[in-house]
Amino acid sequence: MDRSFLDWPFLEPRHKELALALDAWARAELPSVVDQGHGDLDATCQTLVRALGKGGWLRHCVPAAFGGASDALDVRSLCIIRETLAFHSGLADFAFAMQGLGSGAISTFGSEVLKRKYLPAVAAGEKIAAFALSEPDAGSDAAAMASNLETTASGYRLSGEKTWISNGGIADFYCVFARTSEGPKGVSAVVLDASAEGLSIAERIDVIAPHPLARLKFDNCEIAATQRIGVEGEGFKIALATLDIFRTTVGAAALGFARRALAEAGAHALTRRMFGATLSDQPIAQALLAEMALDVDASALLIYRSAWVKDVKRTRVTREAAMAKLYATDKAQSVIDQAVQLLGGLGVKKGSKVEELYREIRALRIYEGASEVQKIVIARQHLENVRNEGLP
Ligand code: COS
Repeated sequence: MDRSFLDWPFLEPRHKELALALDAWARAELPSVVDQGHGDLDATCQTLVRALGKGGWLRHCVPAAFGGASDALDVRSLCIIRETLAFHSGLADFAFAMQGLGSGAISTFGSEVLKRKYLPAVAAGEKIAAFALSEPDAGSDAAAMASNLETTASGYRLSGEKTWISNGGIADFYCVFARTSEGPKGVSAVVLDASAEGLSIAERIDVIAPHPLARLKFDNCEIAATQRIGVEGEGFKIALATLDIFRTTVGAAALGFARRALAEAGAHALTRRMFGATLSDQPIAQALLAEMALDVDASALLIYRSAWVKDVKRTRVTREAAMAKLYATDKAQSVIDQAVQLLGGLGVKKGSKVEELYREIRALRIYEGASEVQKIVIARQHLENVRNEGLP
């Protein structure tokens, strides 16, 4: 794997150390955890979360005061970790990412009580987290959600449905976004424990690259007022601000997949003989490898630019994150497709690494804001700049 990006000015020496240490850990630990899963997806994910906690990697998902690695979430570290894990195992990346996304709203907007109750256990890999935003009739248009939080004497009563919920069925708690009143300012965020009465798994959803995914049903779940995250009515902003942190990391996971595909394609090209030479000697294969390498580096630049702006400038990165996610996931899809093409039959053989990557990448262009949503976000920002600046 080309590690020259670790010396880019966006990153600090600690990021390089993190990448090298995690890579060594992943090579030593992941094969046994993933292979010994014997196809039991839930058990493998639970083992992965525990292993990532024991390894100290989940500390990067929460702030230092609650068992974390740095004062605020360091997006560059999250990206380095996702990229490295994705290079080795899509499921390990998934297990890591959902601990971060599932607890991110608590880390950034939660009360001391909530932070103390959930974050140390997330960092240790003792509690599994989940983020519950999408609904059957509110996906890209997340503000159209209908789940309801009725006010009670002691807090709220939750009813409705959420779908496409990663870790659905194995999570210990869900950060749920639902309506306390009508309109865009009527969404609030709460933490619902998996043991809550009235919460059920309505459906387990199978997808092409399997990971635990479910549709949840809430049937009058009682929630204490202390379980609310942030201010009532600011739930939609909390959701978007959480996505602002994690969207860049989705790009980083795609980058890890793309790097692996490029590495697999390069190794194959150097050894596969045809027409009296190796595949790597054929100009047509060189052109493909060159395009793939270019896409990988351009994605990395957008990802670490976005992560750097968030960490160092501490501003909103809605536009930068949208660009990073859109570009890196779309390009990773084409890099992996080109790797499949270079490997020929081996590329589509069930069980081969690039065949796995081909299935793993697809959902990343959909979840946490589909490519089309990222285009809306980028265009809006551009038009706003033009409006503010007037004619050139
Ligand atoms: N931090 C703080 N506030 C933010 C924010 C951020 N990062 N991003 C947006 N906001 C605020 C906005 O400023 C706005 O506040 P005001 O109304 O006070 O101005 C509010 O949140 C709503 O933002 P916006 O007007 O952009 O909301 P829209 O309903 O127009 O958003 C899109 C439309 C499509 C961008 C949004 O619905 C979206 O991101 N959808 C995809 C959802 C998604 O990712 N689903 C997958 C779930 S995880 S698998």
